[in-house]
Amino acid sequence: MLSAHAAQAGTHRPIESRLEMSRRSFLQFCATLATTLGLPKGAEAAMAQAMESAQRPSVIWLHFQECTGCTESMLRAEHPTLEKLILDVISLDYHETLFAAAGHQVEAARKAAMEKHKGKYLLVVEGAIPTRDGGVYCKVGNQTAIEMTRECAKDAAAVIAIGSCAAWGGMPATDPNPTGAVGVNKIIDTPVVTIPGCPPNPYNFLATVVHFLTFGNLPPVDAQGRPLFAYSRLVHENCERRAHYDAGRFALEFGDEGHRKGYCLYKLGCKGPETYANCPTVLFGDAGAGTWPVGCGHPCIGCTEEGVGFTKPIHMLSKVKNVEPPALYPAIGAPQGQGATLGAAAVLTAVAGAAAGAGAVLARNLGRQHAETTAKQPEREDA
Ligand code: FSX
Ligand code: SF4
Ligand code: F3S
Repeated sequence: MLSAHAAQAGTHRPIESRLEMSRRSFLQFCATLATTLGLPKGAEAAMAQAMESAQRPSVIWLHFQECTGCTESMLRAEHPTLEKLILDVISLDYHETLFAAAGHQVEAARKAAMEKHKGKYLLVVEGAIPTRDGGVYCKVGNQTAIEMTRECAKDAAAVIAIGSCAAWGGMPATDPNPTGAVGVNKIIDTPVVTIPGCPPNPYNFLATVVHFLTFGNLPPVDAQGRPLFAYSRLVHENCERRAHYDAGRFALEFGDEGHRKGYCLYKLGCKGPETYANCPTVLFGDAGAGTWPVGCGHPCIGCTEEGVGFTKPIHMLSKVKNVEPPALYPAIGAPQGQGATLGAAAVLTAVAGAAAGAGAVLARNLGRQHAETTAKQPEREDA
């Protein structure tokens, strides 16, 4: 029912032919995902094998109160590779935006997929769920979003809330929240893995799904259900403007000399110091260096952080976490074979299409980030 491409993806052609990429590029891609996940050496081979041979997990994807930016950023029409990868890795059996069919036909397809893959399918929810007045403000196929979420979650192997709307309510839950919008975890009792961001980074979604495909479970998460591989470090920790922050060089107005020189955006309200996300290291859009909010000259608004994004005024000064050094620093050297290698990190820059100079910075940052992550870490104050 999806596109011809998605239908073709179900055939048994070799994966490199399905993805229209060389085997080398496919293996580089697996190394990229393993690096993103912070997995030890050798994990890329297990991932490649799982993606080639495993039954693609059936995915039921629901849309509620949102702008469809999560799906749009995942598919990014200007760069088809990621779209192909995602549609090849999963079997998208229900997706209201991408379905060619409509009405009763798609609802029947959803129920058939849920029955066929009972207990094994992944449920992905995009958008917030309105709860006021019995949930009447969002209905699909004559079911409220509440009813549909509960029905689909009952027999799901795992539930992923993609985007900040589904994670905690996001933009639709902004005060005064006229529809009583909430995140998925307020509607169902089963654990929900959240991938916040408005929109979220598609690599974080894909890495989470491939982890499920390879290991049969979802990656470790923090107290808000966010995968630690993507949300355990503050934006501020990996920002390329951090040296300016530390030296006290700030942009004070958009377009002033400091802004033109790429100084720190803290005084314009950047929420990087209180927002956990890997935006500066993974970047967006496969367009090369600087393709993330701060890289483009706009303060981080904290879109991945409940209580910050869409809540704090954009120009309000950020609460700075980690001002004092943590009581326990990570070990300086991670034992060999325990962390992602710099080589693998460099592959990420190649796949992401980063420019050579910036790629070296990204590789260094990723290597440092993952080496630290694999070493003993101090407790996060809000974990
Ligand atoms: Fe939009 Fe998704 Fe924002 Fe929400 O992303 S990009 S409003 S998080 O649910 O479509
Ligand atoms: Fe980067 Fe913002 Fe931190 Fe400045 S305040 S270093 S711009 S994350
Ligand atoms: Fe969002 Fe800030 Fe990243 S606004 S996209 S968390 S840099």
